[in-house]
Amino acid sequence: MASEPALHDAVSETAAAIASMEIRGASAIADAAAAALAAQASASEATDPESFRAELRAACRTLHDTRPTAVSLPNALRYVLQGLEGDTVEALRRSTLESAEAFRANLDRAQDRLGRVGANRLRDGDVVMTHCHSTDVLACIEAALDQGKSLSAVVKETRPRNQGHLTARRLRDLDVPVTLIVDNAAHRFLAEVDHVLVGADAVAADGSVINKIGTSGLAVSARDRGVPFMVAAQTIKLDPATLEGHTVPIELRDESEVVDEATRAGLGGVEVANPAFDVTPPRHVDAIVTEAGQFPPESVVTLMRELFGREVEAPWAAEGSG
Ligand code: RUB
Repeated sequence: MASEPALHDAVSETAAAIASMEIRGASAIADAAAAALAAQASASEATDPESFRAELRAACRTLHDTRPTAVSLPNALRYVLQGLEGDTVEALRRSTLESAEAFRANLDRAQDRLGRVGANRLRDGDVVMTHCHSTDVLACIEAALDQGKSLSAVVKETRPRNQGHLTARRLRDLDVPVTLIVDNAAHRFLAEVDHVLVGADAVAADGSVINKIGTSGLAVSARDRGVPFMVAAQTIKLDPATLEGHTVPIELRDESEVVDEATRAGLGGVEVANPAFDVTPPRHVDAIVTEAGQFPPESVVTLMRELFGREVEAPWAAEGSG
């Protein structure tokens, strides 16, 4: 079997940071992956075009195998690889750098645009509830503040990793009054909330939203309380493989995130489960807000076809792997 091409440190370091969640959240993961491919291209010592391409495919595989749920990661890798053009190493290097840079610039632009769309749904004085830490959600809140609206937030802590703390700190820095709550208090606090805002790691063709574990229960509670449930998701969160009947894999993480070692020992022979994401069916979602406008979840499939066609290939597969 042929050995894997040499990878630049930036690729292995980025892959390790994504796997350990030092880099986390679907947008940040996609951005870091594109930057790592650019670093690989810059530093490549390949002497022929095929070796250069093989290196980049290997870098993609390493990055791809870090976390399975956020579809922004394969969408980023596909975007950069599809931008490769040229018959020489130099031309390929240049096109990789341009493609990675274009992807990252689009990501920023898309988030700004999405933020303005999401902000239009919010009214002055609204109380919003958040789950996890989503930069797409924060873009909506920031844009609403820029529009001169005043908002306050009820922030779910989001066990087991407490990403809610990141959201609380960011909102505090924006001078948004924050009440941090334990996840179990969500239903009670929804009585005082005008809007639930969550992000997405993937959106399926039927409009189902895959996001941090606890999102689906929150959506059921919001429906029960009559609170609108909005998903902020750039179009790189749309999963084209779901057009072809695939489902989104749900990452199962280590039990050590749920219980510490001593507690675990005391619990003895019980199973500890730690799924990182769940699936919220479209019937519990009021709107999916993207940079291309807001959509009822059931019509997101049209946007997905328009943007991705039937493009679900993995162009990073090793040569000869089929
Ligand atoms: C993060 C998470 C976020 C989405 C969207 O999970 O579920 O809601 O990734 O984030 P984790 P963004 O912390 O396990 O990565 O809007 O920033 O892309």
